[in-house]
Amino acid sequence: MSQDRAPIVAEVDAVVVGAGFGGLYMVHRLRKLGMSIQGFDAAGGVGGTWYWNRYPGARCDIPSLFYSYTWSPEVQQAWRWSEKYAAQPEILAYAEFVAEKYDLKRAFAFESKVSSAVWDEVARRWTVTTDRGDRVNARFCIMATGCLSVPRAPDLPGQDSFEGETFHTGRWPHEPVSFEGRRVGVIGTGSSAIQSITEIAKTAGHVFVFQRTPNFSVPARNAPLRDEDYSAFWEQYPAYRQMVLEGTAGIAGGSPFRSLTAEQQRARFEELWNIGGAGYLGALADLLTNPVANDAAADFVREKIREIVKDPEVAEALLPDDHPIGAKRICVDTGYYDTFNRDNVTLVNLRKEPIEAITPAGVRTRDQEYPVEAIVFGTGFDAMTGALLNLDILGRGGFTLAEAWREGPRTYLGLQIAGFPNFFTITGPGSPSVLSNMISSCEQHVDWISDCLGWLQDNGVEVIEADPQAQEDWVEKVNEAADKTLFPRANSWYIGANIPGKPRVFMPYVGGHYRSICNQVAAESYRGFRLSKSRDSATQRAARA
Ligand code: N01
Repeated sequence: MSQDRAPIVAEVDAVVVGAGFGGLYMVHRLRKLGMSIQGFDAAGGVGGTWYWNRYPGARCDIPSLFYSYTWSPEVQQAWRWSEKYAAQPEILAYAEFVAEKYDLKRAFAFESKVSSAVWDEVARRWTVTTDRGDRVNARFCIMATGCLSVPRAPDLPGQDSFEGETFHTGRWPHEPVSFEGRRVGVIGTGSSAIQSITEIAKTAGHVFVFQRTPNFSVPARNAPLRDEDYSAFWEQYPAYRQMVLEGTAGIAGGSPFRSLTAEQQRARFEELWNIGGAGYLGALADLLTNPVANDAAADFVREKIREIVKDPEVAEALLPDDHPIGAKRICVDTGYYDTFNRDNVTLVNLRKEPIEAITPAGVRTRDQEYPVEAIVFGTGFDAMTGALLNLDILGRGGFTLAEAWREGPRTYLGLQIAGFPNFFTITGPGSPSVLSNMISSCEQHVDWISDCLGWLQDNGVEVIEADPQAQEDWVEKVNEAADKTLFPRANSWYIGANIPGKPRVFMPYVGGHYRSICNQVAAESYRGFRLSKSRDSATQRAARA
């Protein structure tokens, strides 16, 4: 995949890290401000998460028509999704289409992983370096590094001794992988594994699913998109766009649990189960805040699992029982539970027989060895903070981001971090991020940051930095919002529970009205941010010399 890179621009207004949906749009907006840009991405091309996650069955769990940029009417008119939930190749093609149309690729150096970003207090600029030896000075550093971009492989004894092939869903090879007739072990039962197991089982000789914790999954009910689907979408589009702008799109629209009779509750679950998709969590207005409502919604799914899976012992092992439904990211599948009715699929319940080691020939649990020729790790990511903490980021006074976030991520609005001037995070912790439509959230952050940078230019402000008190108040608000929900009751990656030693902090903001809060902050001349006026250019030149 190695490719020639365009020459690196050593002095720019902004460095953009990441060429996913956030980074691509960021470049477009910065260009409109007349800024010079150097972008970097460790990948060989654009697409971010969709560049890396090429595993069998990878597809979106938000309807494609909504998992689309809204900033370009031309793209909206020119692009046509083929399915309700687009598969990875189509989403990647979409990212490439947008990048070509707006000539965005040339802003990026690919296969170039940023290794450090260091703030120079005198020059008031960031120095960004990469693993290719690049060194760029920039006034702004914008991290579009994604929330699920650092894969996590478990550290199982004997892992290196395995003589077959190993894969991680989050770093899938670019060459076609065939499991035809092969014995495959899949470790994990999160969204990635659930999507890939269903697909791999169609051709594999045998699939062993190594499940530690059962997860809730609902059917996607994917289907081709027809002309009438598009017509209906365009009809409701103005209202949808308004909801996006107001930040109310995707907010649960159902009635509260207690306002419905038991029959009505059931009818509602059935209706949403039949429609398919993560919208199931919108069955009741209080599904994610009221444990009784949540139990009812969870019981309904457990009932469905018992109905679908023919072997009662397997069905029992698949029943999620340790977290409220939705408190871990709900999985959206295409025939996952039915896959366990196939003769070539075996569920290995790790609660009964934990994995002891990977052997040269397979996976050994406490009870037996499962010989496999390939192992697929669907073991997740160091979410939300991993990509940032993997770099050496040094802010004011040489203070590192790792020190600043020792007890968990702290941000102001998920956009900036006190002590890290002119440094922005797109969909960072402390914003709705992974609990929202990621494309819409990327767009909102990019719009907000671009408007902010334009405002700084117009007002002669050189440095913007989150005020520590404003940040503390925001962190408290994020925590208070989470505490009113059932989210903290699950050992999820939202809370860092999947990474040993990671501070247990609920990272996304779930308090609502986020966009209006951000807009209000901007309208009040960036309330909660410290602003430093430009020094005259001669002083700056002297400082840099
Ligand atoms: O990762 P996960 P993922 N031994 O962390 C298991 C997004 N996404 O890649 O729960 C055995 O959810 C672990 O078990 P446990 C989506 O937001 C979106 O699947 O820790 N098992 C769990 O079952 C999603 O939430 C789409 O006990 C081990 C699994 O690995 C996020 O990405 C598609 C283990 C990890 O599940 C992450 O999903 C795919 C061990 N040592 C992903 N270590 C869309 O549809 C870990 N596990 C858009």
